[in-house]
Order: sequence, then structure tokens, then C-alpha cells
Amino acid sequence: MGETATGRRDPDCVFCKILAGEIPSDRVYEDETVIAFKDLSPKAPVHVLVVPREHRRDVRELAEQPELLAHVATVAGDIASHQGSGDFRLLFNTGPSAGQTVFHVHAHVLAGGTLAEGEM
Ligand code: D5M
Repeated sequence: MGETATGRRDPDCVFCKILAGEIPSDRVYEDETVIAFKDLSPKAPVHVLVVPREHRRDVRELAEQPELLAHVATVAGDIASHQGSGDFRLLFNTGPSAGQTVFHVHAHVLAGGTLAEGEM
């Protein structure tokens, strides 16, 4: 539950708890390697987080697995197509001063309506 083949999980991580089903989430997609659920504090009409199942701190660590990083982008595009016009913004906050608050890598998928430049 919520663990991967390599078993990377942080018991204190809120997204690992969501992956394990210990905290509820509004899931919109899941497969063997990622899940996607609605952000608790949406900043756009569509605001979904795509989260690799393996606990990795940030996109730098995720980039060590290029296929998984590409898969996150593909899933993001599919969500934007299904829930919006197909246009979307893909954002990885990386590090505290860039606004990262949950240190389990996640891609913000923002879509729907018109997204202002500079806006999250
Ligand atoms: O983004 C972390 C994001 O995670 C932020 O937009 C709120 C969201 N969040 C935090 N807890 C939850 C739960 N339990 N469900 C759904 N969304 C959640 P960051 O880039 O780290 O600032």
C-alpha cells in the first residue's frame, strides 16, 4: 500500500500517506508509477497534482529517472485534455524559497480558463 518495488516511502510525508490511503484525496488518475489528485487549495479551475509513487524529494531527484519524469508530463497532458482545453501549465516548485512545501516531488497541473503570466 503506497509502496513501490523499491519501497521508498517516508512515514512522515503527507503524500506518502495519501498514496497509502491513510489520508483521503480526490484522485483523478492512478497507475503503477504515479497518482494524480486535486490540489486542496486550487489556484486554477483545474489544479491537479501528479505524484510519483516513489518518495523522491524534488524534480532534481525525479530527473534521475527520465522515463518517470516523461510519464509525469504525459499524464499531466492527458489530464489537461480531459478536464480542460488541452492547454496547461506544468510547475515543479523546487526548494523552500521557490514555494515547495511538500517535499515529495509533485507536478502542479494548472488548466482551465486563461492563466495569467506570472500566476501560479
Ligand atoms: O505544493 C504543495 C501542494 O500540495 C499545495 O498546493 C497544497 C497541496 N496539498 C497539501 N496537502 C494536500 C492534501 N492532503 N491533498 C491535496 N493537496 C494537498 P508545493 O509546490 O509543495 O507548495
